Amino acid sequence: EAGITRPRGYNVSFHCNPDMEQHHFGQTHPMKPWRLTLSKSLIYSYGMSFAMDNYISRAATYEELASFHSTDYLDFLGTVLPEPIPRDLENQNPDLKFNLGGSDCPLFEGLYDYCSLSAGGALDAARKITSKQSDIAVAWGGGLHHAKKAEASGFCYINDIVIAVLELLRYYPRVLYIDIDVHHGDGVEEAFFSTDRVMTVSFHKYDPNNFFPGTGALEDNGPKSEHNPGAHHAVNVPLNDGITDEQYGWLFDKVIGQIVDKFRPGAIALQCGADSLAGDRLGRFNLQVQGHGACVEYCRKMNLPLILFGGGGYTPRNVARAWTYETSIAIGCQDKLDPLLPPHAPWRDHFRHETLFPTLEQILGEPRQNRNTQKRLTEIVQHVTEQLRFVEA
Ligand code: TV1
Ligand code: CA
Ligand code: ZN
Repeated sequence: EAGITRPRGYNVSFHCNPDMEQHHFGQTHPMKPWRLTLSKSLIYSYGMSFAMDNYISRAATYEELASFHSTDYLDFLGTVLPEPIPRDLENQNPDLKFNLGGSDCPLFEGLYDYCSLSAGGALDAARKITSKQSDIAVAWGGGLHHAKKAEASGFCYINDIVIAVLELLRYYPRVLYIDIDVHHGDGVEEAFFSTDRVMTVSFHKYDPNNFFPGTGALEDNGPKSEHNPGAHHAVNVPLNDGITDEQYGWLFDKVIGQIVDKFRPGAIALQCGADSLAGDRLGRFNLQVQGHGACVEYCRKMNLPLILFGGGGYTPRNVARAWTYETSIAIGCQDKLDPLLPPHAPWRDHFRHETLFPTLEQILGEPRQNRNTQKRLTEIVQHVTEQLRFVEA
């Protein structure tokens, strides 16, 4: 099938659950779980399922969710019922318990199932890695990096990444977390603020007053209290609008290269939020599928156990393109893909009104003006170099 074969002695596992994809945050809400269905059908249309181990992920148990989240929060999440919110109150600021029920984190039918399926996929991926059955495990339904121990935030209710990394930490002395979503990975950063066993790195649009969540300045590298082993183990790469593939790739190589040399992780967890692509409904960057995928390629070449998580991504056809390309990078068949999207697939209608012959790499959307200077990017690399002087592996 399209010449896509399973590489010998090298296993990729793919974790998803169609039940997760049926949920709705609300008509106008930017988070569309069906983008996962769209991504998966494109991945399958290219024949990639024959080159991976495919698993229907299970729902994480209450105990598994409680490895990170507070039981007060989980109990509330398990019992709240969606209440229709009067239109005129929707954007006001009601006293939200655990930040649930506002416009970013609405209560919807089946919310608890949606959350436990997302976390279940991430945990299954982590366990395939720790049992050495997979070299790369893919969980596009995960990557919900804003959720806190006892609080929902930014479309995220359960932090599947933290739960999966905690599992990795049972087997690996050090884990590197990398986050290429356009938003700051604040929930994961905070969860590991006081340990030197996880280094978190987030690349994001940074504008404290105008872009969510407003955290993640270059100088914020973990609480610098005297006895905090986690000090200096949070790396932040704050960026401006319009960053290009060339600049992003240059930064990624310089930043991640130094970190891997110094920190010597046993495994990598990569959050691949696709809202850093050009043309994203909420994003601000100019990344193309190639530039976004180059980060995955870079991590694969480190030859360390790797988990790929999803995350943001609000222009569903572009999300499907990026995660399809990145699945092919995990397998190592990216050079064998037809640049034209496979015809006659059930998803074809979604792409039809783009152009007559839609391609995998040509994404939708106008480029934005690039507001990142080389001078600033060099400063960022310099800061990371200095920060790493405090880190010992
Ligand atoms: C309902 C309907 C909710 C339309 C939310 C954009 C909507 C947004 C909506 C939206 C929207 C945000 C804030 C403001 C905090 C609020 C999965 C003070 C057109 C990982 C989360 C972004 C990103 C949250 C999640 C952000 C992820 N932006 N339309 N909401 N308040 N929230 O700014 O990192 O991608 O925008
Ligand atoms: Ca990020
Ligand atoms: Zn995001």
